[in-house]
Order: sequence, then C-alpha cells, then structure tokens
Amino acid sequence: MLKLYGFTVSNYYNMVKLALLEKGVAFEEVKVYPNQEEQYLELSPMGKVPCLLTEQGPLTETSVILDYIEESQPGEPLYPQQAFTRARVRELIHELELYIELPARRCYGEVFFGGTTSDEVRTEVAASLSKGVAALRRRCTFSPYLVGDKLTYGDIFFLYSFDLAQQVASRLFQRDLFSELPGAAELMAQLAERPEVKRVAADLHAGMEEFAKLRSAKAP
Ligand SMILES: N[C@@H](CCC(=O)N[C@@H](CS)C(=O)NCC(=O)O)C(=O)O
Repeated sequence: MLKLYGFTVSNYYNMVKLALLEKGVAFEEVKVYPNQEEQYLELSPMGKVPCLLTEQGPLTETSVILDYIEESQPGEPLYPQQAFTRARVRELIHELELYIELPARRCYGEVFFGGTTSDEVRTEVAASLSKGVAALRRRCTFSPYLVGDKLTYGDIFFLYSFDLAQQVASRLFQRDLFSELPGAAELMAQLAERPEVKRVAADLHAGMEEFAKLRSAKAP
C-alpha cells in the first residue's frame, strides 16, 4: 500500500492527501515533520514533506507525486483528457507554486509564527504576488473550476496555496487577493464543501496543537 509521509498541517502534504482521497486510493499516513536525519533523507533527500513511498521506492516534490498518482492509480482522472488543457492545468500549477506559494512562504514566519520579515523581502513578495495574481487572472476560467467544469490538480494546488497567500497579503499588505482574482472566492467556497476537503481540514485542525508546540519549542 502507498505510504504518505508528512504531517497534516503541511499544505503540500494535504495536496497529495486530497488527491489520493478524491481518487479513492488506499494509503497509509506516516507522521513525520521535515528533518535532516539520515533515515528520512533516504526517503526525502531534501528532508521535506510530503514523500510518497511506492512499491518501487520513495518520491518527493508534490507536482511530481501528483503526476505519478495520475499515471499509476485508478479513480477519477484529475487532469483533463485533452493535451492542451492538461498542459494549461500544469501551467497553472507552476504559476501557483512559483509566483504565489513560494513568495508567500517567505513571510509565513512572520504571519503564522511570530517572526519578522525584512522590508526588502516584503517588497519583493508583494510585487511577486501582484504579478502572480495577474497571471492567474489571465488564465483561470473559474467555470466553475480553475480550468473547465471538473476538479483537477490545479484546483488542489489552488486550494492549499491561494488561501495562505491571501493571509500573508491581508496581514502584511492590507490586500485582498480574492477581490484581485474574481471567481477565486466562489471556487474556494465550493471546494470547501467537498467531503474529502472537509476530512483534510478536520485532520489539519486536529494536528495543529502538536505542530504549534513543536514550533514554539524550536523558537529561539
Ligand atoms: N517543493 C516541495 C515543497 C514542500 C515543502 O516545502 N514542504 C514543507 C512543509 S509544507 C517542508 O517540508 N518544509 C521544510 C523545509 O523546507 O525544509 C514540494 O513540492 O513538495
């Protein structure tokens, strides 16, 4: 059986978990926090989560894991059939990761864990979010999903990255990314109604206290 390594508060872990749940694939969750222990690096060479352990060996990097799931597992397809539309979804996944999630992540320390962000970083992040959201505005159809009328991996990436970026934008820049991207709020609300999304959210909630303790124990 597939084993999913990570922890329930991780947004990337939850992307893979939701994909497996949506497809109805059996998997076992193995709780691990990011670390640099030799034993874990054997599975995840950067020490990050998630890691998916398959019969042939471990895989890391969320978008790669999602592709593997699509190609190897049964269940409802989560990429469009048509090659161009499938590429469009992959394009959006890259845009969400590179220009929304990763820039916003540079401010998670301040927004979620009581750290600080330099003015220089703030300026860079604000600019990146503007360009990233403008790119999404040009590409997303919200019809009602990110692209088309079926759930795709693009929606899964959107679900677990855009909201976090919005929290950064709201706290640090007094911006509302949802109003900058018409259709995004409605899609987020619709996704939140899915039973599998509710399960992931409940597990996240249940794991929050332990994660918060771990974070504060590590704080200087
Ligand atoms: N590019 C990775 C990013 C995964 C990632 O950043 N995971 C976080 C937890 S949400 C992590 O493991 N952070 C620890 C670290 O960066 O060392 C992926 O696509 O899976």
